[in-house]
Amino acid sequence: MTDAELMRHAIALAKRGTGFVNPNPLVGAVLARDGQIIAEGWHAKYGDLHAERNALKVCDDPRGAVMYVTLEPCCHTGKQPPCTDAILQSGIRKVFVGSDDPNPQVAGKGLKLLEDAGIEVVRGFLKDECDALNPIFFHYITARTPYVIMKIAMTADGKTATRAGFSKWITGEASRRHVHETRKRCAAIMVGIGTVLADDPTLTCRIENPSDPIRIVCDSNLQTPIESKLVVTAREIPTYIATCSIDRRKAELLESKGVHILEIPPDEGHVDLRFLMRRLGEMGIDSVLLEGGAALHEAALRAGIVQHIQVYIAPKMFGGVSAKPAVGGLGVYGVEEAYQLTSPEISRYGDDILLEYDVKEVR
Ligand code: AOF
Ligand code: ZN
Repeated sequence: MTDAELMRHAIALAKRGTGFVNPNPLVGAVLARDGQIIAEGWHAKYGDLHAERNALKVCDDPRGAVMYVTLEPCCHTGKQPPCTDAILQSGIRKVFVGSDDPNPQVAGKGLKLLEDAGIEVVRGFLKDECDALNPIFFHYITARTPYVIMKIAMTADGKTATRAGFSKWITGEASRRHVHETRKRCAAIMVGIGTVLADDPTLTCRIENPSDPIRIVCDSNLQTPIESKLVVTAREIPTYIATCSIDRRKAELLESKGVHILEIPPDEGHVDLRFLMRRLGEMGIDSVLLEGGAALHEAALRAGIVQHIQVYIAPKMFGGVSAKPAVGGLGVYGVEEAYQLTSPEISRYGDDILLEYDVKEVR
């Protein structure tokens, strides 16, 4: 196998950790001799062994071998000891590294340590492909707020429901399956109270080997119904209501059902989303999938908390001025005030199109 093939194998291994390592990165490692794989490992669970040590653990004789690892090996002690120690002790001769680790405790020091010890290090090998594994980690480790993905499923004319409010289903099965894969990647799903009242969603991850994100409702006035599916299942899947209401009686009623209340100060009468993101960051939540509704989407864009947007477009049109648009609120006034999106990507799921963008940061 070529060096690129071996690194791509490490990338595939890294993905096996999806949904189970947050807020850590996805990392894969391959050990090879003469282009043949002799051991492999990946970071499988938060707090457990790192990819490099998992690969070394199953390797009989790593001396003189080459390692392909998707992320710069760590050189600090966190929940696990430094991977650089394990690499040095193993007698590995050469390491191909994909991404740099922006964790301030590592950030170049891991690579330097290996080089200083006389190991041949190839930096930035298939960097873009390795970087694509960890947009969440790269954002969270430096910003300390979650990476927010806004997900929209709409018709070709930008509607998310008919004029009568019907929305099941707009996109096809392949798209909806992909949404569940994104749910698995994220530590939390967040919706607005309007979506809870209209759809009574469960917000679970329904694919094989699932990992359920925690659920967050932005509910400024504490209107979440006690009999809603989210509340009824709150003891099974952690459920948070972010509110600026001071109705302690309602709050206690929800708490008695297992719901956690997050008291968040208001911003123009609604939950201050920037404050909420800082709070979630402190709780170790590295990613949030924002799944509606239109009002919350607009507020999130306005608050500048969104990093990435996914728009699924179904080959249908609903029409109607009163039919819900994907993004509501007041909206911008002048064209120059538009929220700017970058790095457009297109893919297809069945007959639907998925558009993805990063949101340009404004300061
Ligand atoms: C690696 N290989 O597989 C991972 C790394 O608390 P700990 O000990 O698990 O450390 C977490 C940090 O280690 C994390 O923030 C990131 O910088 C790095 N993750 N490093 O060499 C791995 N998962
Ligand atoms: Zn490590």
